[in-house]
Amino acid sequence: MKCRKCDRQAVFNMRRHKLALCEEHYPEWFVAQAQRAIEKYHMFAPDDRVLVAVSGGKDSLALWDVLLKLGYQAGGLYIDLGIEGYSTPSREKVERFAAQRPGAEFVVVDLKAEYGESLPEVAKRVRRGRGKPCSVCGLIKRHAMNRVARDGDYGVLATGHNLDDEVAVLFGNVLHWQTGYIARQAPVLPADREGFARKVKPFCRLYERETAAYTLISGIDYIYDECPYAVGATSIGYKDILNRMEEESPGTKAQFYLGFLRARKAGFFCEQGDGIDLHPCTSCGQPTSAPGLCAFCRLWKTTDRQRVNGCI
Ligand code: Q46
Ligand code: ZN
Ligand code: ZN
Repeated sequence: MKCRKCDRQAVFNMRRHKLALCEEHYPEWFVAQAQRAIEKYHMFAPDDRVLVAVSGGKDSLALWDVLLKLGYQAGGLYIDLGIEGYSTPSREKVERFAAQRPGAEFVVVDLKAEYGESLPEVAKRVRRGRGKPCSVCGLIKRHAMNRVARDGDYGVLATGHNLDDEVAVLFGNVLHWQTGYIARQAPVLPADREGFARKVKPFCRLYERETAAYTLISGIDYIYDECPYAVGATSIGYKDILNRMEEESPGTKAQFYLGFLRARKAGFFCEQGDGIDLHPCTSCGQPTSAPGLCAFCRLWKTTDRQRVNGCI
């Protein structure tokens, strides 16, 4: 198959767009798509400082790469959660990527080094060893991202969520009619409260296989393995179902998601004010609804108390 734009052999075919491109024109198309989403949803401008949360996986590294290519002031943040067999190799991938781009700012938050416990350790303590550490992980990552964004004067926090991720979340929320979550799902979450950065997803209109093709063609080395705790996640089951639908009818996932965004814009899903009164945490200063300490600081205060009491 020939490239749509030149005479060369196409290396990637997008059935939903009926578009095949060569190894020169595909990356160009991909970068332009990201730029279109940034502009369409008013994510950020060239004078904004953007912090990219990088995990070592293909989507986040591709995002950092694309933003730097587009000339944005994009720094990277890697959070080392201390997950055995996963954190060390993924950190190495990110560090190597950053070293190849010496002009880009890069920050590592090492949980064990900074707070004394890895994610599995703190999750085991607070959840008494039951279940997966994902909810504690989410809390820790949100806190670290907000902290680094605030300390580094980043007004925007970008994540590599792609269209497959967004569709799986939407599908799950619709199945369970989580109306609050549905109303808040968007390519941009504005920084409507002081202390929070604006959150953006520039790849929300790009399929996972499109970001995979971009990293491959661009020679970006990433970690193939998922976090071991992702095994059996409900979202992976949803992705399988959605992939089967896509196979039958190319473009189904994009239709579902983009249709949702249009309905959202037309006001079908009104975001209710949560009515929650936020104030600064007395320890870290991040906004919290709890009196005194935020949920993150409470995690570690428990550690101090238990250590003093000799419980751990
Ligand atoms: S939440 Fe859970 Fe992920 Fe954290 S523990 Fe791993 S699977 S990394 S997106
Ligand atoms: Zn071409
Ligand atoms: Zn706090």
